[in-house]
Amino acid sequence: MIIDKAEVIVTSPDRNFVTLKLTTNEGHTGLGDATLNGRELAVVAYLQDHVVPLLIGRDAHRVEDTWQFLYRSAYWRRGPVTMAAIAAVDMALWDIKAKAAGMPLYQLLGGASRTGLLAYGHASGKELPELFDSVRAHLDQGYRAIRIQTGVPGLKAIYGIASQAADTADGSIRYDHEPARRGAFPTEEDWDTRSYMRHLPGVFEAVRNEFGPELPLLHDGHHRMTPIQAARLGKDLEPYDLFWLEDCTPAENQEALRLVRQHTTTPLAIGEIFNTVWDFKDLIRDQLIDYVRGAVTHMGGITALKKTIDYAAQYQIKSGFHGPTDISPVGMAAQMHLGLSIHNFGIQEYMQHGSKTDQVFEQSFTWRDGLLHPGANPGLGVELNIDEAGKYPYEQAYLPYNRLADGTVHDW
Ligand code: GCO
Ligand code: MG
Repeated sequence: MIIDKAEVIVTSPDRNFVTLKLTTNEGHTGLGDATLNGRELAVVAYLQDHVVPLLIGRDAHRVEDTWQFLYRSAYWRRGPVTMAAIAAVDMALWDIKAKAAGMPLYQLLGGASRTGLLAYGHASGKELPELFDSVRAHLDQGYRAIRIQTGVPGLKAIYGIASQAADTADGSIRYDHEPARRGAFPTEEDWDTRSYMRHLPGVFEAVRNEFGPELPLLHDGHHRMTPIQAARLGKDLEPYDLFWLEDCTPAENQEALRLVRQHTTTPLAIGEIFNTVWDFKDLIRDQLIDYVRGAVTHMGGITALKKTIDYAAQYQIKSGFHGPTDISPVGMAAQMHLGLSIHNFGIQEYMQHGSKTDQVFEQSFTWRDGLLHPGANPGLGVELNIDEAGKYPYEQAYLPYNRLADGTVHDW
């Protein structure tokens, strides 16, 4: 089974997506997600100029060998652009292999370890009433775990807050947390860690009072605190029994988590911007985190994320794969197959794509009673409708950035 065609498809239904499509001489096709929010075209160039020419003529069955070849022969290792490109090839090859075997991919990864994947949705509101409505709307949609993000008094624009009303005119689901804005320059948001830390515990207290002790609640700190601030927030949130506190520090400095860990029993999740097992190694080995937030799309594909999560299993650390809308339906499907098969599955982030995206990417997954399942179609279970994709050309979009009150740029 030889790869004889490799195409890079850029499409922007609701938002930008980069997809690699491989075709073999036997007519099997495979899809891989290479979307890197705000830096999409860098991955397109990496794939088109440096990877596609190397793929033509290769044995499509050699998934591991192709991964090692692309990783090691580049010499320049790691980094989001390189690893998103390798991820796309890896996913597409697994898709092809599973289609050739006539099985949904999870069967090749060891078979199902559970009936479905617990998924969390994203409730948000500037003020409590709006936040409560959003929690209720998510409960109505069947979510059994919910992330809570809230406005902070004195701050105008803040990460994770829905910017529009819940339903769009055409009935499609909107991307209410999609932070990347179309346009030629990133938008500016404001930030004040002390105000945020003063405000957040009261919000969780109110949510617990309203919705009771059972509902698993999550929160994303989005890399903004120093280690000692994060330690303090983790302690302050302990009474509200969070499922996890995510990205409490930037964590390029892995020692930061050691300090946080010494002070709080609030479970910690990190890694949506990590690219390889090396970013996780110390955090896993020293048991400084509880959940691995890597995404197949940014961690070099199924091959690499499986190795990372299997390593984490030895330390009772579970998966919490990154699943915002900037992970395409192809990337989401790949991590659903992985999540279904591993033993140490924790939770899957699930934001829901818009209706245009769902027309471009025809998907087999199901979402029932708060559980995701990748479906029974052979391969990943996603096909790309090229005519639909062609309707939506790339549009420049950037993630925002933060400034403090005195004008200093801060982690976003
Ligand atoms: C999450 C993430 C996202 C990121 C986004 C950036 O937990 O889902 O933090 O909201 O901000 O993926 O592209
Ligand atoms: Mg996050």
